[in-house]
Amino acid sequence: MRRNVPALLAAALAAAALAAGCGGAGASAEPVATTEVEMVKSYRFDPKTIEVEAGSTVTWTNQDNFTHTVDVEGQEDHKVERGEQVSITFDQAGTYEYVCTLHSQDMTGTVVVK
Ligand SMILES: [Cu+2]
Repeated sequence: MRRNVPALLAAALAAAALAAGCGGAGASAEPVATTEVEMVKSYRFDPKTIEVEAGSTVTWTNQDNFTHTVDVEGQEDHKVERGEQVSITFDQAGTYEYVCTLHSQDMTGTVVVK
């Protein structure tokens, strides 16, 4: 079953302060221009790093067999059951790190807002 969660306004306050680059070598974190992120099997956000225009609404869809969450730094946590999705609007430019609070070791991602 699929249920649309109303878009939530991203709290502008927090995430803006993050330093941009993560300093790691390697091109694996190359941002992908999309507003769709899937939680794929198993315990992964795909793509892990995305890039969107300010004002965009990003939708996460859970395709995994487990419940996950999307917790953007400085905002409330959103639980996403199997087959469900959550949408968050990013109005302010910045680099927003997020995590699944249930699997924070494995499931992290980044939204770069231009
Ligand atoms: Cu998870």
